[in-house]
Amino acid sequence: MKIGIVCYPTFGGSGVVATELGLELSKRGHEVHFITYNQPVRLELISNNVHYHEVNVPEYPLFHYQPYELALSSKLVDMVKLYKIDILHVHYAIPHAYAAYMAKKMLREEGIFVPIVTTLHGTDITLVGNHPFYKPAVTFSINKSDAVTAVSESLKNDTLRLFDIKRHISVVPNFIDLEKYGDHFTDCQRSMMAKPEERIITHISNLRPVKRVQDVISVFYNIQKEIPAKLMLVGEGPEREKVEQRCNELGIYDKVAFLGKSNEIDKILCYSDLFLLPSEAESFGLAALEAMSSSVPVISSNAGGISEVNKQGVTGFLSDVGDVDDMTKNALYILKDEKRLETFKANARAEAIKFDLHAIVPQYEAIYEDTLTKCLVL
Ligand code: GMT
Repeated sequence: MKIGIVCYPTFGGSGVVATELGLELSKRGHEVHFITYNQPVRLELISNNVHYHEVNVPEYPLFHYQPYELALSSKLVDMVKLYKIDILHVHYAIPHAYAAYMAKKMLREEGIFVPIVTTLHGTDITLVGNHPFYKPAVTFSINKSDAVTAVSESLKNDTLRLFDIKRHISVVPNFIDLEKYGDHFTDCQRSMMAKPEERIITHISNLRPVKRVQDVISVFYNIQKEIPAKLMLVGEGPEREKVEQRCNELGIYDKVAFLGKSNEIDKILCYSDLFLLPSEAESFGLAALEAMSSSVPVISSNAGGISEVNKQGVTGFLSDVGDVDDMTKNALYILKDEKRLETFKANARAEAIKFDLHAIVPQYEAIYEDTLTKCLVL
């Protein structure tokens, strides 16, 4: 199949999932075309089967806002025609599903038919899409897609609750390349980051308010009062300055490493003992799955779809949003006992195996085939 993938190319989870999906589809013999405004961050390899087409939005002084969705829909029309793309898979409803629908309509005028698969990732539904400004466009785009998927049962239910949806929504969970996050490192170089007796706690996110990074700091502050520990904070975002300031005020700045945006998540997780994800909202929690794949137990909130990934008392623990005392108690329960920590680590890895990309990517292939067949019949 020739598959066009539209996504946000940045460090966000939806872009990561879309990129890893495209790369795996290409390995499975499909021709994949990424169509977006920058080369996706995890798209390191462009091969015969993987193409990247940049969407340019020409600056024009008359426009107060440069019209990205217009540029994207025009680019989609051109790319579908040039490469004879069979199907478009758009990740994140706004504005991708909307732009794809416009492209589909333009192509129809020329006798070309291209179906659209839309994958909902979370913030496009729960935070942004639900805003009254966007709601009609998001509802329309979902209902006009030829197939719709959501990354968790929780997100599917939220979508059905918040929007007037006439389409069936299939749940296809996020997935992980277990070879990448395995035990392939002979030496994690842990000694570069912490002393042998220190536990390493890690948080990875785009440091937006929804991630509740201040809770990460509170939990870590409580942990290091009881046992020697270091905190790895990975990612960049609007909360960073405030978080640095708080670490200073609490006198723990020297115990916190701000590692910024990183393409070496696997290496960081390799030497981590515990992962913190206290988010306010999370449709799935790809970062938690990445941690678990590296045998790192997770202390998280119970928001959204996290419980579909992090299993209470097995791979870690879940608490109510903001309950930093419960999170601290659970973290110390795991960290204080070497044998218990080893059990949680093994459980985390075992649970992550259920999300192996070899099991999940065929589900997307089946949806593409089914959509193409159904649309050709119509
Ligand atoms: O959570 C983010 O900061 C980024 C956001 C995105 O759209 O890139 O992540 C969402 O999609 C991920 C991949 O499907 C999910 O793992 C995240 O849980 C989801 N984030 C939220 O729902 C807040």
